[in-house]
Amino acid sequence: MTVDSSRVRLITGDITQLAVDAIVNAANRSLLGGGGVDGAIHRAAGPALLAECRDLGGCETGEAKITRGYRLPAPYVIHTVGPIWQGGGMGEPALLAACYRNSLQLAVAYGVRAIAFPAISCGVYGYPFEEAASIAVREIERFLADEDRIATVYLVCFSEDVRQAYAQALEKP
Ligand code: AR6
Repeated sequence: MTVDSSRVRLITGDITQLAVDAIVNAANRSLLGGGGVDGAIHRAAGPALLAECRDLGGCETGEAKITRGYRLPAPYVIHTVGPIWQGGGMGEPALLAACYRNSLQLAVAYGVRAIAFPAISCGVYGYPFEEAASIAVREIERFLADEDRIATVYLVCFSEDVRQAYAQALEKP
């Protein structure tokens, strides 16, 4: 199983500015907005995003739901709910892995070819960067190995620590 490394790319910056087909939101179970990347996405997309989210009835941890992007350059937002880090013994790794898989599956269903992920759970939810990065990279590479309809996955780093954790995870064989 090898994935052309150019299909998984690290970029530093604000995910709301990216003109990809879909950006992923690290949301909470209400899907009604919050701080961090969620707040930034809602601010940039405008109030119509919240209106569409109200009709979704929330989202379970590890699951994903899709909306339009409204004022964002990206036509779609995939909202997923990462686990809150509680020490690692509460199913957090499997739930975080499910966020990546379910988001990618939804992307394929909507014809998304370029998708950008923030570091799900690595902010307010407290997931250790290195562990989260290795799960993200593993799940994305596994998915891409069997699915060529997704051309490029961008891993968006908002801090140097997160960037280093991803770089390390991408180097591992
Ligand atoms: N672009 C890219 N990455 C960002 C941006 C941005 N504009 N802003 C923050 N990040 P967090 P979580 C990074 O806290 O840990 C919200 O209140 C940030 O530096 O946004 O999954 C939700 O409503 C970090 O690396 O998400 C939930 O209640 C990563 O995005 C809760 O936070 C994720 O940090 C979810 O917590």
